[in-house]
Amino acid sequence: MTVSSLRSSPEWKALASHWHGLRGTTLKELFAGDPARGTRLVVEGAGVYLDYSKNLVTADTLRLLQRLAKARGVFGRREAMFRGDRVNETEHRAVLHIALRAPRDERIVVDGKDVVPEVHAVLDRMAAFSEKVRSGEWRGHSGKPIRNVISIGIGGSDLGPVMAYEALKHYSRRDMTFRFVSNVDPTDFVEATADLDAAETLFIVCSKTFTTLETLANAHAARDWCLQALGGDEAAVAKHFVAVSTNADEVTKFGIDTDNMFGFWDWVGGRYSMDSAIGLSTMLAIGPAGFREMLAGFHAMDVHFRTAPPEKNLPVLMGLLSIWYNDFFGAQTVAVLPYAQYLKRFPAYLQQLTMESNGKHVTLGGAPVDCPTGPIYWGEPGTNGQHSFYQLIHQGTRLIPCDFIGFNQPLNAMAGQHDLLMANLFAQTEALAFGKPAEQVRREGTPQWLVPHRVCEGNRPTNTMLVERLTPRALGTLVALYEHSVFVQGALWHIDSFDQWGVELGKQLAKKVIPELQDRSEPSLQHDSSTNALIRRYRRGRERAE
Ligand code: G6Q
Repeated sequence: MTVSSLRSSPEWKALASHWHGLRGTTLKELFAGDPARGTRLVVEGAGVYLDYSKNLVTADTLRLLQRLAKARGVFGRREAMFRGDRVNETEHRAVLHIALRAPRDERIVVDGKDVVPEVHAVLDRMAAFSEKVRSGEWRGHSGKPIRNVISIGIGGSDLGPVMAYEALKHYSRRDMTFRFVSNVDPTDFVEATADLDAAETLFIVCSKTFTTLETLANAHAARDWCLQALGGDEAAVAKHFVAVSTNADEVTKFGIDTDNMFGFWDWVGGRYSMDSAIGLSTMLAIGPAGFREMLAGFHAMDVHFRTAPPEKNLPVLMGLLSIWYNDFFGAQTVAVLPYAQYLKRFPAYLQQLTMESNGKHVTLGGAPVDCPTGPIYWGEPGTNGQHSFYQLIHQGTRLIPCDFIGFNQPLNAMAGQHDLLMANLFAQTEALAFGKPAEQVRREGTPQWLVPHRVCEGNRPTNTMLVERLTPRALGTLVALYEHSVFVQGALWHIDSFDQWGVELGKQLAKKVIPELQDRSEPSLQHDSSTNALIRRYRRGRERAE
């Protein structure tokens, strides 16, 4: 692909001059000028209703953004991804998370081989295993059924499973305990296992590479914990450990029989893997039928992304709006605000998906990017966030575009209380858009000196996503929506959204320092003076405790 400078393209320049012309235009004016705006700037796909009318855009903005996407080859690249081309160029890999949720009768060919039958073979094995565990047929070493599942993994092998378990708790087996261990801090493992009986506990060791320091350390700790409690018989490992990985050799070395391994493929990126075997804990919690329902939701959004016209395409629109604020308004962050307690880990999950994917400083061709990439994603469920950081969104000096996510139907009784929740969502987006002008503050009898403090300027852009109900299917559609929105942004910037060399660096760095902390004799340190001093101080402090 030939890569031209983004900023010097005529499509970019047209948008830049349009942005200048639009400065000062308020959402209030845009709504006043078009009474149908709130029903016109909406789009529905795969069960997600997106109202993007409260964005600082006109018909021209949208047309120019679409023109930029076209000129940058976004749609061709979308086809290349779906076709199985090696769009992850720096790792020379296809990017086919869409194959993980393809129906059985679809064909997706990688290196001359249709991968869909393999995907379904793994899903079928996962389903058979899950049924055995859930029914009590699968017994631990001492003959007890499994009541506790601990998934060990980190990053892409953890954040998805944790998020999905929390999001779908309503559908999960309440007589089973699900926990997740990721941090190499021993506290994580100790607290997760403190009150559990090893005889009833199954560990799922999730690691694409099966070489990740944190996961292997925790997996070894789990093995020791288990064997110690079960009398030291190595045969117990087969009953209490399964692995999810692409690396059969390392799994075998660890001592897990490959019969108890669920595989996936190098064309699934870690942060795009929650719907692969990495989601085994999700399937154990909600059952195979629920898991397949979630996959159907992912697939519905894939079809929408691939086939809906660009101007009615949710991921295309969300991706372009994100570019609009990030690159033209200079907004550095996006807040994701789900009005659903079950989605409490959704912003954390999206942080990895968005920031690891699009936190890149060079183009596919290796040239420095000439505009800001990857905005910072963050957020908390509403209404809690309203009582803390929303203040800055309403009255601070930074522009923070927000994604609000709400559901029409509650999952738990107390429907009246769900109305309170949703009333807050609607009120927040209205207040962010239209604010509270000085005249209104004065009319309320506020003394003049206090008026400026109470004024809310408004003009803060928001997307609102409304979904019928938080089901496994709905979760799949929402995750796929963000996956593809990330894709659109990365494709437009001409960056590789599927590598993570910064994370790889982190994986190597500590390896050098570990022996320097653990050697009994004083090591000769060759770092900078700060790092050398910190290591020496740590060694001395630790010795005092010994
Ligand atoms: C995800 C990243 C990273 C990865 C973890 C765990 O896209 O590559 O978060 O998932 O480092 O890697 P393993 O699954 O290989 O243990």
